[in-house]
Amino acid sequence: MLRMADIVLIYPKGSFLEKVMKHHYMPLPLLNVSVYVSKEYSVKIIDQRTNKHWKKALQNELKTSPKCVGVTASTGEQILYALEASRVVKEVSDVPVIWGGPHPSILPKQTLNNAFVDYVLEGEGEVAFYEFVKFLDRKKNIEEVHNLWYVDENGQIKNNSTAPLIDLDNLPFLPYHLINEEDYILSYGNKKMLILEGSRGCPHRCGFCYVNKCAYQQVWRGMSPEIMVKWVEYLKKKFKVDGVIFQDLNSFVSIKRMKRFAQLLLDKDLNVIWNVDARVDDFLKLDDVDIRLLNRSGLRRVVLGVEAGSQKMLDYINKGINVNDVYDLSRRFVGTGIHPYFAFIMGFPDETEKDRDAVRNMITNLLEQNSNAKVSLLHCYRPLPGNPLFEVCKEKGLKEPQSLEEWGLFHTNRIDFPWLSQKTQKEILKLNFLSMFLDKKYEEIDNKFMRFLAMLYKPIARFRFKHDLLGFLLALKLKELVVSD
Ligand code: B12
Ligand code: SF4
Repeated sequence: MLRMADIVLIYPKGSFLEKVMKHHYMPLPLLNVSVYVSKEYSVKIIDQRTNKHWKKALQNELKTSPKCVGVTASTGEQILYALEASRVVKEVSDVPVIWGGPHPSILPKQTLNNAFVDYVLEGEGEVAFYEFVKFLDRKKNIEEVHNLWYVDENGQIKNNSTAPLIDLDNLPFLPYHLINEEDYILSYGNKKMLILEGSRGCPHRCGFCYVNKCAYQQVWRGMSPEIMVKWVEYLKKKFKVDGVIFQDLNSFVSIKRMKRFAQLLLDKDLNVIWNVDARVDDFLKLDDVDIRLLNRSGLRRVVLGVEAGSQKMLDYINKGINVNDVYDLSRRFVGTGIHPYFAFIMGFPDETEKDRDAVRNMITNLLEQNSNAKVSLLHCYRPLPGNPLFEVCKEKGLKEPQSLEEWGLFHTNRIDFPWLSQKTQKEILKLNFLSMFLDKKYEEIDNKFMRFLAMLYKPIARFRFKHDLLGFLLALKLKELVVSD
């Protein structure tokens, strides 16, 4: 008879973006959560994105009463799918359900109030989840499980003490055998890439970011360069990939660390490529020699969160950078093999037409300055809980969801926020559409015909975007006919 698992972990489907992706981001939260527990217990990861028959798979596992089912969730649609899985557990068993991840960590008490959730683990799960399983196995008292939220026998909500933050250098290699890696190999051009976490946390406090509320992300910790190289080497060898994409909130907090990482990659002649997210101000601390070093070591893309185009809005969201910083940095990339990828958002409260024009102008200038630069899709700001800007949104009339079900419906593609007029919403949707075609993002489209169409449309899109010509957009109408989200 096939051995069923002691522990079942669910990665719920998520945003529209995730549903249309052919290859998915590895379920790192669940691999990390399994890292110690899988050494003593059998773990089954069920990924709703890759397993169409996830319900059947879960029901099968439940037949042999695993110790618990763990579910991860970010704010938004993913919660709806996380709830669906939790409901399945409760319909056919009394197996305890525990939630973890960004959303439960921001709102642990409210998450625990849901009838399908028995426990919430706030913050880091590597050690605390191991302690939780030991509690289920009667080898620990519930009070000994760090980070845990639960309801005691008197019906009182209890919250245990916080676990010390983990040292990423001591983390064993993740239990990759729990997943089918083929499902998670991403591409960058013709290169095969896997995701990797090289640091955790961020010392900044941008007004819209969950770091403001998540204690485990407030302290920045980076793997040492030697250990990072060890992981890259391991992934390259084990999965025959060409490189890695770091999933850190902020990789370049220590410039020295990243320079040493690059030098070690070169010394070891690993011949890999790597992509990363960084802050504009951190990257500006690098000189041209450093940038060439990073490039020679394999750095190809840096995603830089700019978010706004005017100084007023940059200050409003507490981004901590200047408009000129962005241009200064952008110029540094010209002629190097590093492609900057600038991320912008529109639709913040108190944003004026002039501020939106500033975003358009900055994007246009950055793309004209560097033909290898790209910009993210120009998304509308969508409030997330647990930060100062969310409080401003509430003051402006945003209704805060009061339950998991409401949160699941909250962070979707809807952008009808009280501070945005109908006209502005339409404008943002049109700019979002045009932003798909402003640069060479089309090179990443798998379908050759669509790639060709996107390439043809680029000059038209750029012209319209630059001059704010948002009248009838035939291409948008056609897209709406073909794809509906
Ligand atoms: C990769 C990524 C994505 C990928 C895919 C997600 C994936 N498969 O992991 C893509 C690009 C698709 C994506 C999309 C989005 N993302 Co995203 N993403 C990330 C990113 C960069 C890395 C996630 C990760 O792997 N972290 C590493 C793991 C180990 O850390 P962790 O998730 O915190 O897990 C630890 C604990 O939380 C806990 N834990 C987690 N799950 C569980 C479960 C159990 C049972 C237990 C006990 C513990 C536990 O233990 C883990 C180990 O310590 C994070 C930022 C970050 N660095 O975390 C943002 C982040 C998670 N994303 C975020 C957002 C906002 C989004 C989007 C909504 C963006 C958008 N506007 O469309 C979408 C929709 C997400 C969805 N799933 O529906 C926010 C979430 C904030 C929130 N309130 O939930 C983050 C935190 C970024 C940020 N700074 O705001 N994202
Ligand atoms: S720099 Fe990035 S991770 Fe850090 S607070 Fe700002 S948005 Fe969040």
